[in-house]
Amino acid sequence: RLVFTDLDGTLLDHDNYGWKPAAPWLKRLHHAGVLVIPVTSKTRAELMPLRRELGLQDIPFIAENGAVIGLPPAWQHARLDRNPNFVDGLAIKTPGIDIGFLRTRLGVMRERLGVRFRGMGELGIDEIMSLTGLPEPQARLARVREGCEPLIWDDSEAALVDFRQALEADGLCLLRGGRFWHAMGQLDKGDGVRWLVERYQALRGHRPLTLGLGDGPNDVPLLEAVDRAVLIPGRHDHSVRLTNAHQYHARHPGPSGWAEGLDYWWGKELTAPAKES
Ligand code: 2M8
Ligand code: MG
Ligand code: MG
Repeated sequence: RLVFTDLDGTLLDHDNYGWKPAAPWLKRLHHAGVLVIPVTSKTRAELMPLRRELGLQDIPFIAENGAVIGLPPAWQHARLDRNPNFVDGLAIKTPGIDIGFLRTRLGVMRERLGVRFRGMGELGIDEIMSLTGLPEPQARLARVREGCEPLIWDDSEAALVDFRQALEADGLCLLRGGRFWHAMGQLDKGDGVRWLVERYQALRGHRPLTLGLGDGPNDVPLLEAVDRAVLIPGRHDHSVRLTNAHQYHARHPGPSGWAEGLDYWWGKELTAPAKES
């Protein structure tokens, strides 16, 4: 079994980024040998300390909405990983478009269409802190981007439609995150999930049973790529609709809804570890 989870607004609280209500289930999944794979808009740099704090350090991750995938040694494969890029023992895959090229294209399109937006690379640390509520060190790590640029849209809805079309004609795409829009190459969280499921199958010889959790429009492809979906109520008003056969809509937001979704799908199947005396 594998769990694929969004972080902000899902495993982590939208406002204070805590996960206390989910801690007992994280322990229970660890105990049962179920891997919890983060699938997030966050950067690889943000994920390094976070994975440690969450106890997910030997587990693969999908960062920047699928633009960056990290594989620990147990998930690497000599034949499948040709020309791997290793950082800290992790094989790093970057299936999308390089951030430098992406930012250049975004600048060109802004000029051409005469639209107004600000990319995260153009925001000061103070602005990122006040927009996200992240403390300074984390806000700095959010700026270390590799293949996906969060944007603040400062123009009309109509201009956004034109901008999106222009991006798509240029081989890019625009996704709706929690607070930001995200521009990147044409891929999404669902591509990352399917890629990791295939890798699991190649290594283990069988398909895993998968459960996914998410709260935002950019999580729909993730939720539609798994066997059991948990939709967490979002703090944003973007409507989210799923076509999954097996979907559960949590009543609580963030980590409480996360635990609720696990109770719903696997509460009876996965036993809780014995209480420590
Ligand atoms: C951004 O991502 C969130 C998640 O959906 C958003 O769009 O609101 C990213 O910049 C990410 O790197 C950062 O950690 C997060 C903080 O809220 O915001
Ligand atoms: Mg989210
Ligand atoms: Mg996210």
